[in-house]
Amino acid sequence: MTTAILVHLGLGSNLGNRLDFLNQACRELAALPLQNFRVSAIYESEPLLKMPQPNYYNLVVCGLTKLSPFELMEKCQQIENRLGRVRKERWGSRIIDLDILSYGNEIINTEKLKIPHPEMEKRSFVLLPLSELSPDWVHPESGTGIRMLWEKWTQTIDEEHPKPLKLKNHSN
Ligand code: A4P
Ligand code: MG
Repeated sequence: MTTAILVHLGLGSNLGNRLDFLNQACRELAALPLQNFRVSAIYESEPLLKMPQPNYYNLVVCGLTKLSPFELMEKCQQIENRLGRVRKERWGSRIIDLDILSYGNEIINTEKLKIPHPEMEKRSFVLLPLSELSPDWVHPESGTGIRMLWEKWTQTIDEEHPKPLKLKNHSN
């Protein structure tokens, strides 16, 4: 019997009704199913690299899954497509983006899938909600705990990686 693996996913939206898209994506993820599904507060931040785009709303979810990492990625892309995401340029504005941040303690480094998400340590809108949801989470490559990663981020704050603003607690 396959054991269920704890996964964390980062969600972002900066087009249309951002709260609505985040809510819909959460509902679909919970229905995969992700057992013991939990959702962080929502954070608002400026786009990375100060790209001329609307602000992002971001949150992190976690849950237990029996899907393989690649199956999970496929399901996430299906959800993005169902919600109506249109892919233009990389880092372009999007109604919804689902990134797998972690999959148990696994390290995956293929062309199609990289876990943990390679940029997560630079992203306050990932570190902060993840530290709230799973304060004991440890990065499987560096062995650094999430609280320390967040602490480090606050000490190296720079223009290109804006600090997020806590918007509201997620209600659904
Ligand atoms: N892929 C590789 N690893 C993963 C993973 N761990 N999870 C591949 C999900 N996908 C992964 O993704 C492109 C390809 O990445 C996928 O086909 C998959 O094979 P995409 O969602 O189509 O394109 P993207 O999101 O534009 O590119 P990318 O590189 O995923 O960008 P990010 O890292 O998602 O960053 N600013 C703020 N404030 N908040 C944000 O959420 N997000 C981005 C996008 C930029 N700026 C932001 C935010
Ligand atoms: Mg993405």
